[in-house]
Amino acid sequence: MPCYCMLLPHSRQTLYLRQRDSSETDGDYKLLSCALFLQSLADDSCRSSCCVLNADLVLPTLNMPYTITYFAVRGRCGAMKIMLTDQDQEWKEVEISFDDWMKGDLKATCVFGQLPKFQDGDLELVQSNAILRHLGRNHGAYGSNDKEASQIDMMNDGVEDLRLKYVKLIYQEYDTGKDKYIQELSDHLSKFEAVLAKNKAGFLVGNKVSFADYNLFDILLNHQVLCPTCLDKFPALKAFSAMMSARPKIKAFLDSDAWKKLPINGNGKQ
Ligand code: GTB
Repeated sequence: MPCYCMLLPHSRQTLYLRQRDSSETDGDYKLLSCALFLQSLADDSCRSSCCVLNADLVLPTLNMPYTITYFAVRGRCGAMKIMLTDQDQEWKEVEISFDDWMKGDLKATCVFGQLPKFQDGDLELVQSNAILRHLGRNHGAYGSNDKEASQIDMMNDGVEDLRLKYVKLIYQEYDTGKDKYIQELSDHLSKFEAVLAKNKAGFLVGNKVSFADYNLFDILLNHQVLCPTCLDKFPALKAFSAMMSARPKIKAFLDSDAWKKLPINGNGKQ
């Protein structure tokens, strides 16, 4: 029997279209009706972003949530989890103990021998910033046009520069370098302050939240633990942090055990 899928890539919905089979439940049949209904309503731009595929190729990934494979820390997955939560997405977590990681089997399968690993159906990604960009594309959090997308890339690279300094402090220099790090932190934060102060919408770029905003928010959370007064001189950063924390899904997530149980870093320093 012919069987087809209609993929709505931006909403990650997959609707399948086929004739009803006597073994199918009412639920299956409703999906078919729903798909046909949506198809009849869809405007041209929606239809052009859909494709019809042989369902046998797609059904194995139907409704499969995203999967994050990582250590039991916030680390490089904090921003993506905050983003997924705010975008109302579910994900599956595979937590790896450092002992299991040291056995090397999983490491050997990761393109750069590191975690996190992220799966979206049959797409497997590593590199936390590539994962954030992928989610930005999937969920409309990559600006409103190409110019904004480029500016968001630029801001995210600025966040990555700060994260790299933070990771170096935590894993290599914590005991000897913390005071100097905190003294120099204002210089880096002042650059974000200047950008945010210019945008009345409160985001880094444009008038809607982007993956770079989630990434900045996450690294600011870490810094507020490292140095609780670090935002005091920066009203726009403080307002940004308060605005992101108050987004209802983020607020609930930051209050949840799933978030609170995880240490920020892998060596107990914070
Ligand atoms: N550029 C990469 C990215 O952005 O994803 C960097 C990824 C990275 O540094 N991954 C670290 C890793 O896989 C984990 S984050 N390290 C293992 C290895 O290289 O073999 C830092 C970290 C280290 C250790 C723990 N831990 O023990 O729980 C947690 C997090």
